[in-house]
Amino acid sequence: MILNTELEYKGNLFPSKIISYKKNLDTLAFTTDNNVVLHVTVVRDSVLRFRYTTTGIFEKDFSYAITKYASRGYNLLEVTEDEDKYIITTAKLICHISKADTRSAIFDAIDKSLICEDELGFHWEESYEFGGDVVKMTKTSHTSEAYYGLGDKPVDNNLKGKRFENWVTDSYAYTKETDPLYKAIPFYIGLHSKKAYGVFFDNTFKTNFDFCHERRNITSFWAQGGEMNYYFIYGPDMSEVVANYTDLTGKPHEMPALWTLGYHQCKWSYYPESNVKEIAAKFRKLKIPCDAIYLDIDYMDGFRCFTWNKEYFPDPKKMVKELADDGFKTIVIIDPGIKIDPEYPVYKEGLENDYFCKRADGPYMKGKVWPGECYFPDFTNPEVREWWSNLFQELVEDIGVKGVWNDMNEPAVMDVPGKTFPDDVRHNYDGNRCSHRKAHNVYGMQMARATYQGLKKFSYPKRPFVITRAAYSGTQRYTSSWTGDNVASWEHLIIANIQAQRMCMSGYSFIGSDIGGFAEQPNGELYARWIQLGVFHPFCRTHSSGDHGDQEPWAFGTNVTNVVRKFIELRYQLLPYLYTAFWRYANEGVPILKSLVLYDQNDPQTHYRNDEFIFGEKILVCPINEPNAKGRRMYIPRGNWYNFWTDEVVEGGQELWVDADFDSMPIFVKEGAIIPKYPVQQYVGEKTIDEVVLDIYYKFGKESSLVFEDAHDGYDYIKGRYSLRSFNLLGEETELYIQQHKSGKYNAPFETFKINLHGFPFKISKIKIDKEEFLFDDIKVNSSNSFVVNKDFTEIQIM
Ligand code: MIG
Repeated sequence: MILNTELEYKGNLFPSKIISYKKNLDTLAFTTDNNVVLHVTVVRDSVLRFRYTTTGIFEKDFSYAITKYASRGYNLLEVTEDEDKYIITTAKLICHISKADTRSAIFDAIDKSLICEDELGFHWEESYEFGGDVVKMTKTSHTSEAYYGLGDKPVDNNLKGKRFENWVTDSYAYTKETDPLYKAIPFYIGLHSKKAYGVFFDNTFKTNFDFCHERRNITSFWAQGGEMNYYFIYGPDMSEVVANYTDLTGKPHEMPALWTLGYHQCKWSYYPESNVKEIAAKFRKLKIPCDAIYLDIDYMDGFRCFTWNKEYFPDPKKMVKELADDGFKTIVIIDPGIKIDPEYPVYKEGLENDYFCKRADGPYMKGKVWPGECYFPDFTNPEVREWWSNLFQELVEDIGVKGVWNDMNEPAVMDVPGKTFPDDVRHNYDGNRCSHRKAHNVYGMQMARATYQGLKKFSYPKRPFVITRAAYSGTQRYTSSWTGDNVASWEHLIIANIQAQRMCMSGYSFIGSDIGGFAEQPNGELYARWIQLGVFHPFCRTHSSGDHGDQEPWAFGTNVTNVVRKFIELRYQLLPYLYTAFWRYANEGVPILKSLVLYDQNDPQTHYRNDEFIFGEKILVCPINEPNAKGRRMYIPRGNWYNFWTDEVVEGGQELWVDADFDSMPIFVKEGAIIPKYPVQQYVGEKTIDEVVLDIYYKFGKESSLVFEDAHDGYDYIKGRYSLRSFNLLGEETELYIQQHKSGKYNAPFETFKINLHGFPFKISKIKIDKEEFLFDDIKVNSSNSFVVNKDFTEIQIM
């Protein structure tokens, strides 16, 4: 009899020497003496994929993360060899593959500098328990190297010195050290010698990353199964790395409807109907803009998805319509757990069609969540996703719900160790059958995807809106997200700020936190300071668990209400600016928020900054992180910046004290910027916008700005009915030129721009619009230097 014992444990195994090399179009295959095969695929000149098998046979090539829309193609691919190595050359990279052991070293093709090099490189341990391998990679780290990315990790921006795990987990009231959280985004960015590169480890098993934590100069990553399969993405600009990662894993499939960028109000839970309406009415009465109101789990009948509690909500369609008439979009929560109840149609259908997840030996995966004992749809089965998407028909088409909020989709299970499914649960994984070990990290993503498909189908011709808690790389294609169950504390305001920046850096820009904190209750000051931060996050929603008190903008007294209103109004004014930033994200993969290091990686001062960030392209923001503050010290990145409130110009590249009393916060505008603004509205579409403000900030030199507009919803923009205005500003000592170039077929309803000039160093005497001269008085330049022009001007010359 042969018994496997610990003696079978072979420890780390390594590839041996390469015995053959073959090139097949864009893929180079290297086979070693011990049957390891390495495929290096040239995805783009700056993107290489490394994929290893230890058995000579690769798995079917399948990824939930990589989008079919990813760009492919390179300008150059050359392979040569010398005695020790193969040398792969593209237009951007040179990659050495060592003949002795497959280790790689990657260099910048232009200046030949070393970017990233394997230490031990790929190695593995055989997994007796589950089969396959634990796959591992180690790379050497440069002395000054800094690391960023990795999704929702609640730690300082720079990850150096830390170790992390990716295993999506329901993490109620997490702290600054909690790991893992709700998301698995196995993508990091390395930065040294002014050059940035990224590594995306596309493996959905539990993965770990170690950034010089275990060993000082070593960065490593490993997974509990699957293949060593990673993409190396070169910059050298960090923004290029992020854009390329986002291109690979996908940009949002459509622009969000503009209202989704408005302010959202949520609580666990608003019910019954009269309460929901009271809250809505109070927003209008107090003139605090708001576009969306949420129904948390109590709207359902016994927490059964796709049902209503008729006692609380006797006529949901009527209520949703009345809310809509007042500008409120209704968003409802939908969880994955389906209550075991033979009378419940969704349960019956799921059972009849064999849509629920099963344990290894056949029983259904049974778990307790809000409805009690539940079964869980296997969202990794395309047929299940199709079924699920159709369940939204009534909610959306008939009742008029405008968005769906997917929660608990880690999946979270109550009262069990690990808080989720056991490892042996079986999944379809789009035909690549596997256990929960492999499907866990994508379960929530596939649920959100199925929800998105439903919303897209039934909202048409309007755009869908979904929000998810759990996510894997690529989920940004389908849905927005929030950072989960945070706490009403100053530390959590800091965490929310970093998490939003980190998510943006990780390709996932449509992100926000529960403003004010989910658990516990903020005081008015904390709430107001958090709103100040939250209006600069792409997704802007107050949410709280509710059992610690009220958390509406008026819950903390008039002073707080006034500050909150002021900042939500500012968000509504900045909607065209935010929408433009979103368009750049959806179109080019440019993150909506930019950490200072992403904004200016060549300034080493930015490498360790956490608080300051760039909102869109031109606005610098820094929240107040502590009570009783009258301002704070912050780092101003290089360049000249206008204080948003006073127009005072400060020179960057230094730390400064910035005043910011309770009703203010540090905001700066980059010189030369042209910032578009809408009038304040109580909700998107309340007013026809008949004039757009352009705030123009003088600069000596050149600067360009964009403004993207379309119908704010629908799909006409895809057919070219959008308007992209690009403004080129050129400032001289006594003159300033602004040229406008417009593309796209959309004609916005407004006719004029109101131009506000900021910081002009000369006295204006004459203005020429499209070469026609106006005397100062003709165009009614008022004392605050504003005047009105036709929106389609091609050139303004100010003298
Ligand atoms: O076990 O639906 O993160 O936003 O309000 C708690 C109730 C379940 C967790 C979510 C939170 C939501 C709450 N949910």
